[in-house]
Amino acid sequence: MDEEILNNINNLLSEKKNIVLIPHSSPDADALGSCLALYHFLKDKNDVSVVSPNQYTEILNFLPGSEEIIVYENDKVKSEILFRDADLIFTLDFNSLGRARNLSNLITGSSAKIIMIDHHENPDDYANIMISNSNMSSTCEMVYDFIYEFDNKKINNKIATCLYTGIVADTGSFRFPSTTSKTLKIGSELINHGVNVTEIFEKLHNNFQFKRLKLLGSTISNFKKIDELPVLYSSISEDDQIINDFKKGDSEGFVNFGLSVEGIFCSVLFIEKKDEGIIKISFRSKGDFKVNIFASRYFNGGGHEHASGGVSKLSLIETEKKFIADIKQYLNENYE
Ligand SMILES: [Mn+2]
Repeated sequence: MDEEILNNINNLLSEKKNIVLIPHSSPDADALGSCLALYHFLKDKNDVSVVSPNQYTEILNFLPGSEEIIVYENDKVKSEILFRDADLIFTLDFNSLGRARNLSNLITGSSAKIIMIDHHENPDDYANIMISNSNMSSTCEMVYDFIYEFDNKKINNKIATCLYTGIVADTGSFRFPSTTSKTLKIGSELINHGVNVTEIFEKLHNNFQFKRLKLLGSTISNFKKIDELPVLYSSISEDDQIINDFKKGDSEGFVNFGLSVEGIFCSVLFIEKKDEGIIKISFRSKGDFKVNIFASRYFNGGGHEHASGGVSKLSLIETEKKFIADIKQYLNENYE
């Protein structure tokens, strides 16, 4: 970490502070893991709270300290008091205030100093101290570095469990290109702190309800290939969701199955959201194809080079048609 940043944060943490830690909305394992690891690290000397913009998946309830998380939607008054009294706000695993949804006004309205720790590209300039590095596998890897710089003796089993969970989730269990030898060294270090590798894998991955397995089945059978292109896409219609008791997070990871096919380097999943009048789109790619550029140019989205999102206001069928035309054009222009 930059020496100036280190000194600044050391100064800020030299006395007891009221600290609020914020993950992005609908937080995933990396967002909540990094918040809770910092929570355990900072709470000895400070008053620390984790405030999530909205409810998170109950799958993550195994993370140590999750019972302390305040969900803004369910506890607005308490959250507002915490923001009013905050001296320091950490925003974790997001790069633009919009990702904090309904908390973004509270963040901008607060007199607290804001520290961003994040690994997404092209961060907005809202933080007083910005620790941003898109080469990092995960925000949890960055929080490990952060804690290591300040007091590595404080890393304990709880902190290690939170960080390990976020790292394995964001690296697909140390498989994605962002995994470096340092990522693995950190994983090894965390295992030395007694992390239960198998239990975390079980909690993260073997947690399907039967209906979710059926939804996966229909998503896989809906996959189509675009002629002549190494691209697969599938969709989950409103009907598929009703039949299979769809709950938020149920389609997590489904899009990746497209990339398991030999020769395919882009996989896309369309999810119909009739209540919001939109189609939510997940893009995944590998190799040279940077799907975030495509997502931002054609579908109002963005994200990581190999994992991005987007939206469409057309119908499901029209969205698929537009996608096929756009990706043909885009690949012809850029990857011939
Ligand atoms: Mn992340």
